[in-house]
Amino acid sequence: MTQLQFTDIQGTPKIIRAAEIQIELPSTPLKYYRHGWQSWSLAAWTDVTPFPMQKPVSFHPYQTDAVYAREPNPHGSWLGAVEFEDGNILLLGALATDTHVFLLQNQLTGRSEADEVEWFIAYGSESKVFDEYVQQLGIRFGMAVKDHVPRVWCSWYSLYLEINEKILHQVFDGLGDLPFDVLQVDDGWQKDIGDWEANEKFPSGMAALAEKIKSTGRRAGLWLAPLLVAKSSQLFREHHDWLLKDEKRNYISPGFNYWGQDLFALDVSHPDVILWLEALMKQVRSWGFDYFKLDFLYGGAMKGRRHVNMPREAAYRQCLISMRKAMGEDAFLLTCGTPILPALGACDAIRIGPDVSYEWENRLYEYLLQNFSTPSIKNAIRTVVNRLWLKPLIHVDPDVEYFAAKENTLEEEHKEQLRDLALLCDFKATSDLPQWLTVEERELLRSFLNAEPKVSKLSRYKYALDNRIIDFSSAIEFTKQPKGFYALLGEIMGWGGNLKPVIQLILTLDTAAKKRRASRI
Ligand code: 9PG
Repeated sequence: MTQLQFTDIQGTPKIIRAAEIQIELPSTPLKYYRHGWQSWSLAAWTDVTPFPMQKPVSFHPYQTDAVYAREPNPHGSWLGAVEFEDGNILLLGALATDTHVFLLQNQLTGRSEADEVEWFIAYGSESKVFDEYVQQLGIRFGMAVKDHVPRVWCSWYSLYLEINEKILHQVFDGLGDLPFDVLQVDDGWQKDIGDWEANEKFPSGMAALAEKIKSTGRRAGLWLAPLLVAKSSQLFREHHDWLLKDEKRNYISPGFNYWGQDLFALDVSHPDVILWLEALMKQVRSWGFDYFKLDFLYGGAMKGRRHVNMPREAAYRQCLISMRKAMGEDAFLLTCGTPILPALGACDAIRIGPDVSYEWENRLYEYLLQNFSTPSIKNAIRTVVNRLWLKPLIHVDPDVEYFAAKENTLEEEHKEQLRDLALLCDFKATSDLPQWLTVEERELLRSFLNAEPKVSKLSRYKYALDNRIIDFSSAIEFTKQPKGFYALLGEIMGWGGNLKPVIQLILTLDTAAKKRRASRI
């Protein structure tokens, strides 16, 4: 183990090779920067006291890195930073995958799950230190090469699983001359998770759908969760041997979803799995799509016993690079639900926060369950703002923005914050149905899509867009921790959230609400 004193790291940034590294801090820091594992996991500056475990535990596989989800001390994936009273920060960041940082007493500790790796260490002003880290990451992982980010209409946040050929045609026609570059078909077109063929709601097939999109003068986009396998799929029946298992040879569960089925993850170190994924990427490309949102990718990086014994994130990264090559470098690849560092240089853009929703916050999850990964505007803004340091490396997707008042009770001020965040990220998207938009809202959407404001950072949560000052502090703020009766209620709800019938009920209610919204097209 390499041990450093605080005095060793003052001055220029340092890069040190070690499997484990410890830096002794001179005093208790004020704040800790925790960086969550994948797109939907929390990234934020928090207190240095133990952070309550987010609940329910049954959500851990798809909201956190389940390996570390019960760790009470402040910690995070690949990097961690502490802020001192003088306003300076100390950052310890790995320049490699499969690494983790903890704050244990007065020691900032970095640990590799694999071999010795390079650690970047710097002390100074927050923006300078993160910029230097980003440069070093860029050298090792590669920088985004595409300078243009397409403006996207995505089917998820209005139609959800209710998409079909007829409705999508209506929407595509209704978008008229709005300046979108990509029309992206989200979840709901496939036969099953694992069986990536058009289902009965798309009788003309996916090539015809791509053709329809292209006839409107735009690029065709498609969602897939290529590393997951549902129990009901043909893929599951035919390829048990491709699934990721644990040491006891039980299948690893990457969670569940609206689909309601048990899910499994592919063992991405298996050469036949890679061949199958490459063929799948070529297939979807041959249908005419050239913008891909690959989702739930964390499934490929979960802890397990793989065909080839290699670090889990390295296995995932290698697989992502293969998929990227197979689809062609000219296709635009957005990764979602992805472990962040392993995706750098292997895609064009990364979703860097949880899903947005029609709620500013959700008191059940954010207060009682202390869960900041579930869909809400506050959760999305908080994590995205805290990950903006990634922007020089890769395009960053904050999820969609809202324009229509119909079907949306969000306050104007909150919708505006979300739109400003998208302008900051320079990644613009919506799912609003043209049928929902008034004439004014349609023009607001048009000018938003055409806007290219000059962005400058003023402080941690404050930015200027041209001459307008945007302050995200109200979204960043955490809901306080519950005490007494509410703490107990949180425990009970958290426990209940691990029971299958309760999860089924939550999913059923959620799906019913989504269905109702989608039916009011
Ligand atoms: C499609 C959606 C959208 C969305 C993605 C992702 O755990 N869950 O139940 C869960 C469901 C959906 C989800 C994340 C987690 O969202 O972020 O944009 O593509 O999948 O199913």
